[in-house]
Amino acid sequence: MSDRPVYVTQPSLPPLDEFIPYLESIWDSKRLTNAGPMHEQLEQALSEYLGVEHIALFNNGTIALLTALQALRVTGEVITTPYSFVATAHSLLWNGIKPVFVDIDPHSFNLDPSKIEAAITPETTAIMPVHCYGRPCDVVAIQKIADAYNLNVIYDAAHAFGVKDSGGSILRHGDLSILSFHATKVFNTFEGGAIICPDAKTKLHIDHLKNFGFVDEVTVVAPGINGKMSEINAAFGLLQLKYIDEALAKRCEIDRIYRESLKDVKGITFYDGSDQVTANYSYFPILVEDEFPLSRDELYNKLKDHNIYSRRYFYPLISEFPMYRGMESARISNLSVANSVSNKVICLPIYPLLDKKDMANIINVLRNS
Ligand code: T4K
Repeated sequence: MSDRPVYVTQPSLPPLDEFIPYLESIWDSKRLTNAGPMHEQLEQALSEYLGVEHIALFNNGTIALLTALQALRVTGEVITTPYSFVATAHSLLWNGIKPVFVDIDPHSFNLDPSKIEAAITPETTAIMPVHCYGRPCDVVAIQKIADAYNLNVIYDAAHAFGVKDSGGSILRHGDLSILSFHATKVFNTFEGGAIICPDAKTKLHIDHLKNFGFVDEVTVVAPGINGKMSEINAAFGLLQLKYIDEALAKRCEIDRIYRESLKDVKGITFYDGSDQVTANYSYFPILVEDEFPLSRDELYNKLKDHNIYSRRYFYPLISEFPMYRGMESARISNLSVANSVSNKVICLPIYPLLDKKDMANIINVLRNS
């Protein structure tokens, strides 16, 4: 039994005293927001760290998703996954776009490319896949379909900070990729997000869109939104970047211990990670199969009894929520893999400061059920 609650995640925070000089600088300059110096420095630092050329910062990942769809003028229908956080599909509905759900691949839990073509209609304009848990989508197969049908691809890469494939950052794929820097993410700025853009022209357009559409004092070129990241969040991000490699290394070690300790537990399965070049260990999802002595929910509740608050990301499926469940593509028979995974999944706590003792408790509950 853990002596205090252990949550699925805990935000990484740098030493508080190291943040004071950043605050002093903001207090001196009186520059609080609207592309101030911290914002510009963080864009530069992140593009170097992530290995991408053009990045536009946002106040959160959801506004970044909404803006990305506006930037590409996406309309009609968009093919997406039901196995994600609701923000993915909500960003479509908020733009007046109809989400069309397609089932996921049983190995990666990402959109299954072999099922995309059957869902394309004359109204389809784009695909919005998610690199779920930071596992890379089959970007080559998705791009092939997008090229054949002249569709945009917008990756919801909220979980994929720092993830790389053999060619570099996973964020370079598709027309745009969106990151989240929410408190629960691998890299956080309290709240925050970003759009990775392919070129300077697209970034400039997105910079206008996130600032109400203003180009200069008297010119508004589009019905934009307020998506700007404040100086305080940007400053925090600059400090966070100093500790990100350390945080990722600790996550990697926790991931290794879970794998090692759970590999022979009958009825518990997990992704082997073999197709990942550089992972970020953002989540540790397990599937509770029929052979396990407890049902998924019994295990979830048993963990709670031990003060361990795991999460069932992503249960229910997005397609089960009231605003989606009446849709033709939301039928369970259309989403059998997603439905099965969603009914078996538990995400175990993983974060840099996860205590060794708490980890041993979690493993004990799983091994002795
Ligand atoms: N696309 C995808 C694929 C996403 O996963 C997300 C967000 C988005 C888009 C949208 O990005 P943002 O607009 O959020 O930037 C959490 C997060 O709120 C959400 O950002 C995230 N995905 C989602 C997967 O998880 P909840 O409702 O589970 O959060 P909450 O508050 O229950 O937090 C989970 C645990 O974390 C808590 O039990 C305790 C711990 N925690 C949380 C917060 C907020 C802390 O220790 N400190 C904190 O400040 O959604």
